[in-house]
Parts: sequence; C-alpha cells; structure tokens
Amino acid sequence: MPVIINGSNWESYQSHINGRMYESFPGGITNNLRWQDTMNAVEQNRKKNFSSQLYIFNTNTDNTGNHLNYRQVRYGLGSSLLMDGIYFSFDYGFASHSQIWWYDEYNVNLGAPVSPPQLVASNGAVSVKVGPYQPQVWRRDFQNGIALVNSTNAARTINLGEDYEKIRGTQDPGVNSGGITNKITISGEDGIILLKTKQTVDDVLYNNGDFLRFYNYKGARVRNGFYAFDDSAAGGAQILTTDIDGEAGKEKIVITGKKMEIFNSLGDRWYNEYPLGANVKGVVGLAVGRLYGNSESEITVYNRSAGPLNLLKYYGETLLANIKLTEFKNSTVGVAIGNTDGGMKSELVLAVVKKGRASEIVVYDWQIKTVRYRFFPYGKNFVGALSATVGDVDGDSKDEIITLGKVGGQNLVRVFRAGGKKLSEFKLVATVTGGAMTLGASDVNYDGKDEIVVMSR
Ligand SMILES: [Ca+2]
Ligand SMILES: [Ca+2]
Ligand SMILES: [Ca+2]
Ligand SMILES: [Ca+2]
Repeated sequence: MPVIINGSNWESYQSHINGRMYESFPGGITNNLRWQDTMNAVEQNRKKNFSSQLYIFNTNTDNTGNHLNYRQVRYGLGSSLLMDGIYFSFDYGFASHSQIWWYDEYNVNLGAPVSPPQLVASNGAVSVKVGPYQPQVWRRDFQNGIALVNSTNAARTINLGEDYEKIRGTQDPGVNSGGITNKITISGEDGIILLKTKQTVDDVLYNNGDFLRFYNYKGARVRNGFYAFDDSAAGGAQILTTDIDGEAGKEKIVITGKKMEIFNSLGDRWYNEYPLGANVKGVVGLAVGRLYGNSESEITVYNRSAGPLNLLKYYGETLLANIKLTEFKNSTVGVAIGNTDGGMKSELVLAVVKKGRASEIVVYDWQIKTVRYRFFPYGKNFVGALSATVGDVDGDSKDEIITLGKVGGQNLVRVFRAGGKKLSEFKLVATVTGGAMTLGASDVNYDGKDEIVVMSR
C-alpha cells in the first residue's frame, strides 16, 4: 500500500514515503510558491521517494468556491500531465476538499505518454527539457493527443507544427471548440489538451477512401469528419484495424476483392487467402468480435448476397465452415459481432434484407445455432436497404445495435438495446456525394463510449 503525505518536502521523510499531495497547487496553502518551485520540488522529491510513486496535484478555488475557473483547472491539470504518476483534483480549497466537480477535460483519455516534458519556443520548436522547470510553454505528447501548459504570466502564441483538434466541450466552448488548428494562443498560467487529428480510425470496418462522420447516440457530432485512406491498401478495399489476438498492438485485416489478408501489429502477414474461394459471386463481408468471450477474437467471412458464412480464428484457421443460415436465402445480409445482452459470450447480429419480407435484425447465439431475438427496426412495412453495426454507445458494457435505413427519403439512424427496445434515433443530413452509407462504432473521442461512425463513398 503506498504511503503518501500532505504538505512537506522535509528531507528526512522522503525515503520513507511513496509520494505526496501538493495541496493548493501550484502556490501551496500559503500561496507563496512559484509554479517552477513546486514543479522542481516534485522532481527532486521523487528521486528520493520509495518506489510505487504516486502524487496528487490539488488545485482549487482558494476557498472561494469559484468552480467555473476553467483556466485554473486547465493550468493544474496540464501541469500534472507533464510528469508521470501524478493524479489531479480540483476542489474548493484547504477549508474543504469534499467536492466532486467534473470538467470536460476529464472525459478525454489521452492514452499513455509518448514523450518526456518538452519546452516549446515561440516559433514552435520543441526541445526535451534538460534543466529545471521555469516559466515557459511546456508540452507533452500522448498516444491520442498533447497537453500544453503556459507557466508564464502572459499569453503566448505557439506554432504546433501540424494540425491538432480541440476537444469539444460544453463548459468553456471558446477554448474547447472542437476546431482544428496548427497554431494556438494560451493565456498566462493556463493549459490546454488537444487531440491528434485523425486520418485513420481503429475498430471500424471502412472502405478505403470513405468519408467518415462521428456522432454520439443522440445525434450530436463529436469530432470532425475526414476521408479515411490507408496508403498500403487499394482504394475501395475493406479495412479493419483492431486488436484481434488479445495482445498489445492492433492487427489489421484487409479484404481486396475476394482475397483477405491479416497482418499482425508489426505488419507481418499471418494470412493471405481467398476464404470463400477466388470465384465467389457477390461481396465478401467481414465481421470481427469476441464471439466466444475470450481475449482472442473470432472472424466471420461471408458472401453478403447468398451465404455461406465461415467462422475463423483470429489468424485465419477455420473454426466452422460453410454455415448455411436461412436468413441468407434470397437476401442481402450484413453481419456484426457484439455482446448485446451481457454474459461472457457475444452474439451474431444479422441485418437481413430479404425478398418478400420486411428488413429485419436477427440475432443468433454464440454457437450460431439458436435465434436469441429478432425485430423489425423500421417496422413491418419497411423493405429497404438496412445497415447495422454494434457498439457500446452509453458505456454500460453492453453493445447496442445501431441501424441505418432510409425512411421517407431521410437517412434514419436508430439505436436499440437487446431484444429490440429503441434507445434513440436521429436523422442524418445528406452527404455531398449522395452515395450509400454504412455504419461502424468506435470510441473516437476517448471517453470510454463508442461513437457512431457513418461512412459514405
Ligand atoms: Ca493485438
Ligand atoms: Ca451475450
Ligand atoms: Ca451499452
Ligand atoms: Ca467516445
């Protein structure tokens, strides 16, 4: 169990403790410390502290209760992100720490740090910190974005070198506007978190060159759209980059025409074959997920227009071949794998457009033997095209079923819980191209909930 203390840099304590809370960061409760004093003290103490180190920066309202001081929140949070193992809180002050105020930045998972703290010159030049902390603009890079802190007392404008995307916040939208920029002005004693702009997206099956848009399940756009293009694959190829082996790193599956390739996270090719034969008529469909509930994923490949469906291990070995489901007869089918009803196992979710029948969602159990439930997402008279995917859009650890159908000339997204109970719906504005749209789901703003990805050609 780590032992941390509050409030002392006393030399003889340091080798007996694992860390410390820095109350009223950065000034301390007497408010006579400068930012660089505190930051340098942390650096010094952590060299002497016992391992399993844990620190807390408590920034607060200085006992005023002004919880809308977002600049102060960002200043403390940004500073805490510059070094490892620092937790952050923002509350009332030393007279009371019982508040649980929440800030937009807390919703963003920046991922693991990928750089040490760095100094940023006004021309944007970035250099790794060598000496002690001093009033400057500081930057640290993370897997999903960057943290910046201006510890001077005047605004600074810096060149970011490339485009970054502001988070889309509701509390201080002037700062967290969701806009894309390669240059930013940070006021004195302030900080900001920026996201990397995206040109590819993980965990979503897209066609190379698709335009992608991102919505929460209530229909609000959460990130800027973009054309997804992977240089290593042909235009129009189906691409899915996701973890399939349960080990660190993302693997990649590419379907070009009738051929499927599986690459491990280092880019080595595990599989390069025609899983349904080279001459199969129709589009080869792909769905990946933890059908059996293990850390490793299963892969389904199927002929969208007639079946059959094959189930493969994550590296391509056949588990079940030539599964013939009645849903594929005289139909066009899309498949997704998701855990819609809890438990360990996932389900196979079919979006079925069948001649002479309303377009339907049919959900099979993990053995692909028993239909667990089925429903008509747009009613018993809707016979149009139906696209479906799965994703946990509300963060309750169960996947919702997300559908897209064109009703009365409008593209209508609907979100369902297991059994077919509707959770939400929203209309999509038409795309520039007017081309067909498909769906995916992925957490693109790092808040732990999947967004709905709408892809169009
Ligand atoms: Ca992996
Ligand atoms: Ca389940
Ligand atoms: Ca859910
Ligand atoms: Ca999200």
